[in-house]
Amino acid sequence: FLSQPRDLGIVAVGFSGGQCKPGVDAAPSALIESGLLTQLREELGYKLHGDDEVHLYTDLVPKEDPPHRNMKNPRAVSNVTKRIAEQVHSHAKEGRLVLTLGGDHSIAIGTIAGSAKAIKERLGREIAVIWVDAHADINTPETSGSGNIHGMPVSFLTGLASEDKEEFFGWLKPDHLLSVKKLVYIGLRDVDPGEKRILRENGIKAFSMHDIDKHGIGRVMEMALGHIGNDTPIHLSFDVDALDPMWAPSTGTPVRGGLTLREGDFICECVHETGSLVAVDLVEVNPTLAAPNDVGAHETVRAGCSLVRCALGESLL
Ligand code: 6HN
Ligand code: MN
Ligand code: MN
Ligand code: MN
Repeated sequence: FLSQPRDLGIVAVGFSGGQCKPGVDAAPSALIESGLLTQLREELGYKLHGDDEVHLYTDLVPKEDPPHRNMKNPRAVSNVTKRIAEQVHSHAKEGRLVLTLGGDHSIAIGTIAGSAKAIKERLGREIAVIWVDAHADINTPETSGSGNIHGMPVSFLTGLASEDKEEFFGWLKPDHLLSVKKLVYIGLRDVDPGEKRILRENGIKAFSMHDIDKHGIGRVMEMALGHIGNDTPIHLSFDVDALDPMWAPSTGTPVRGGLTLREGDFICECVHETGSLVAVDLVEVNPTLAAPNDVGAHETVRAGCSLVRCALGESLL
């Protein structure tokens, strides 16, 4: 039912309000300057659609944004993700594969809401999400220790957390949401106690680094895709901190003991091979979190580009 489109919608999101470290908003420009979009166009043959700008959404960030239910910058993140949802939705409605370059991981509230709604409208189908990350990002405002919304997107997207007020994610409607049954994690190794309880109580499928060591990444991908089922539209949300800091040091919340670059690329290749990919997010690249002249930022940007190219079919012979 889905032939992977050669039309690619690009959403470049220079937003960092889901966490406290500046610089993750500089990632889209760094990825684009390193040639990513040119490669997708010239080497992979995609037709790119987008407004050729990195969105900063400054008009959507209020001057005063005090915490609400322990969430930091709640109005800014809600406003910006609502706009992102509209951007992703409008590409996906046209049948385009959508690539979003973040930004911190709070932006997935927008990307996944937008693709869930568009795929429901266009194909009458529910999407599945493969969330590749060191973290589960499924804290509710109440279980979160940090108050950073980039640790909460999955709880809002699955309806485990919700709010009536428009300004605090009340714009999320049933069509934007994701079923906990259609969510699979890969790469987890730093999951908060409250998140572990949420994963257990909801029977959410998760492959930790332990599972990858035990079974190998090949078997883990078979199991992950088996859980989702054939012919299900897939949204891949890839947090670069899933990779070991050896490969991706320039990120806000690095955790040692992660995926090799090849394991990350392999995950992306397997998702591409399904032919069911509808959207990809690459998030949490922070080129400023490196010492001057350190190669770390450059290496992290390179790793991010590699992941995206693999998800979009670079490895096909
Ligand atoms: N990310 N679990 C921690 C928190 O603050 O809730 C870390 C979240 C990290 C989020 O990497 O996208
Ligand atoms: Mn994340
Ligand atoms: Mn993470
Ligand atoms: Mn932690």
